[in-house]
Amino acid sequence: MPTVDICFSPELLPLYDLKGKVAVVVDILRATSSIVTALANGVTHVFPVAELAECAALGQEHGCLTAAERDGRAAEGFDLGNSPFGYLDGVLPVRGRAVAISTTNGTLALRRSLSADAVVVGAFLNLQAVVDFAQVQQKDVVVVCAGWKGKFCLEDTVFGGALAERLADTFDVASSDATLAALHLWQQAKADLHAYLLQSSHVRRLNSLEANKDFEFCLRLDEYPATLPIWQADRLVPFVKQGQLQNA
Ligand code: 3SL
Repeated sequence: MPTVDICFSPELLPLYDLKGKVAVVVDILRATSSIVTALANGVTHVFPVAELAECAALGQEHGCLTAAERDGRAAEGFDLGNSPFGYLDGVLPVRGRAVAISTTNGTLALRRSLSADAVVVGAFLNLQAVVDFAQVQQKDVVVVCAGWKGKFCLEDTVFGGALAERLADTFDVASSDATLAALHLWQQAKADLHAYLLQSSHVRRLNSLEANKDFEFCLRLDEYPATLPIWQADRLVPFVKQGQLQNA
């Protein structure tokens, strides 16, 4: 039986061998929620990069939109920040465009996970899409939590628990203490995810930046159940199931 393991922070990745496995990179607040929202709303592909300068250079090179955040604030000189509403509120037309994005933790976690057989982007918004992909792959899954500047964070870990619960029939979710801990947290949280995650330190950071709207949106379960960003070559593209038409 394939396993589900949880890596609580990108700093712990040297302890995990991702070869032969599926890496599910998660940064609920807000990078992976924003990337899922972008692809679900017609963005063609996303270049996630660690550095702001690379993000700006990609924007020039590919003529794509740029999105950047540092310490919870939109970085200056880019088209968008890191709010999912950047892809929803219609201020900037995004359909048919590509986006280069750089964030404090999320895009770094993605770049550090590239040795996996498959790298996909997870969020509460597309939880079922991640479940469906893992079930078809039948490979070990490692949830890579972006955390905050190398430290553990509650919301990414709780997502790991939600994923483990949905995979529990066909995956071994009991042989990793990290997964067991994430499952326990999810079981505490799921009756009122909003109230539970109000305790988290990142929510306090976002609250201070008046981003409550983003918080509420990022906690919606299965808002985009068929959108799965997957790493291909040098970018994230929407995963297309075999036999499915690209624009279906
Ligand atoms: O760290 C990140 O990658 C961001 O998602 C943080 S924030 O939600 O934009 O503050």
